[in-house]
Amino acid sequence: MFECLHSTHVFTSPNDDNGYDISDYRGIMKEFGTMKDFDELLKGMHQRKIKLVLDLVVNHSSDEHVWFRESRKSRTNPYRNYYHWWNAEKGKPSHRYSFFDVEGSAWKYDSTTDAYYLHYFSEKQPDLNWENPKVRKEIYDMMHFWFKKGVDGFRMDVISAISKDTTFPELPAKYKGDYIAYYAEGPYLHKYLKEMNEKILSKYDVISVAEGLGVTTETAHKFVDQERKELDMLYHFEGMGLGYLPGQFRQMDPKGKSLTDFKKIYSKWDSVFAKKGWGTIYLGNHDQPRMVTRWGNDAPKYREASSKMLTTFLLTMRATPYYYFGDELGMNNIKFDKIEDYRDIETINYYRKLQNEGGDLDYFLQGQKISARDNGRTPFQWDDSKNAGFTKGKPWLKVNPNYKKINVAAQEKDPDSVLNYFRKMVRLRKSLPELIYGKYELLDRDNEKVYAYTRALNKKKVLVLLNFSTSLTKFEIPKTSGSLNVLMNNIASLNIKNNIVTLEPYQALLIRLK
Ligand code: TEU
Repeated sequence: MFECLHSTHVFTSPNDDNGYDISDYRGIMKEFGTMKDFDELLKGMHQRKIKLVLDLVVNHSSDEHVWFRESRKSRTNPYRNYYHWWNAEKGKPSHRYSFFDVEGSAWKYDSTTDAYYLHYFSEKQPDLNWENPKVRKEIYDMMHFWFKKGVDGFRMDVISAISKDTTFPELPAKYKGDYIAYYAEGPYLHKYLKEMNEKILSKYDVISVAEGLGVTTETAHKFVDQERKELDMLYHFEGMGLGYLPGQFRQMDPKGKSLTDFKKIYSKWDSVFAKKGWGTIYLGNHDQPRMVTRWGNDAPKYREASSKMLTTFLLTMRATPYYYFGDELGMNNIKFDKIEDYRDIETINYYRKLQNEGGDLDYFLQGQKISARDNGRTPFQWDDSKNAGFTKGKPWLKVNPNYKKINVAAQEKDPDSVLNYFRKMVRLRKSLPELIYGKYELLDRDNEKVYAYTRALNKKKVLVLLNFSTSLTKFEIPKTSGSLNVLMNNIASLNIKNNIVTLEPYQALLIRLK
């Protein structure tokens, strides 16, 4: 059985957005090394039975990519139509929301040709014109290049936004101002995904997973149903917004987040793929804060137990788990105090936007301590040497000062460490098909402290109990034939009397029922 590793992008990039602005799709970013290094990495991974999935960032390129440098030279340049241009004499184009633009506008005026170009993300990330068959051919040829090298698949960056209505009408009223939903329903999106499958993906033994920005339970099957011959999997964003104040940028609701809402979202998405298709599950990635800070509790007395509890959740759901580097150590948010410490364009540009508007900068920075993307991007903590053993150079982001305690070297030798618990859970999931393919059934849905569910397959049934709270919590275990068989417990103590278990704060238990 192959493990799968998804590396975020390694392509040549001026790094305006952490590499998600690619200037050469067949080049390796110099900060990471050379193509020879990449080939050696891929060979070594395959020798260790690990597959490598790269990031396909083709909704947009960098503005330093030769395609765009040519495209902006003149209105008749052969690459002009590789991007979306709106000639200024037609007046201002209809508003389009930009995720990173300080003014929030996705149109940038370019005096060279007296025209505007479209950029859903930063102005250094112009959107590629997928309506142009030459652009699609360029991208498919580039995918061939990497698949011929032996790369095992692509995670596809905001692939849901690649198709645009190039008449650029006002946002249709039915979207009620929700640009993300509109961006995810471009007119020819699924025609292009089918074409990509037919011309590329179907030719190789590879996986394809969509970053499903704006994808809903209603539209998900269009991407992944096998008979549609588009993609293998997608990940949705519905859980990621939980607990944020509506209309505010990544500001946590002081009332906290509701576990019943959390359970509702993940149970709903389990049911989306209950009969066909296959889902994914994640709680962290390079666009999210650290899992244990966001969904667990990173206070010293709870960090390890809650990190293990969240690992138990991810590895016992009926979906492919996407597990983010560092979460297996229980790495938590670094919580910068100063804007100067941030490197992420999303945080920096939003801060500048607020500055221009005279907004509350302290309130914003407080919020970013919990929700900023840079919290999930601090260097990996290998050991307690300088820079946590990550580099002898100067890391791009400060290392979390708690690396002296939280690091691989310390956790390798501790059988009860977060790392070794992660390994035990991976082995257990692999050994019990009911944890992978078993029917998922939510129990006690209104319980605001415990997330309880069963996984059942071929007369085998396992109960999963996850205490998401800081309090001792009783839970009645369904009657079983014979004595209770506890398969996994993330803490040392266990208190079960007559089928009533008293769960410690953040305790996670797997109990065989059949
Ligand atoms: O992310 C798209 C995306 O949805 C995030 O930008 C998210 O919307 C944003 O963080 C909202 O707060 C992908 C990549 O994962 C991200 O790293 C890139 O910045 C972005 O696309 C542009 O390539």
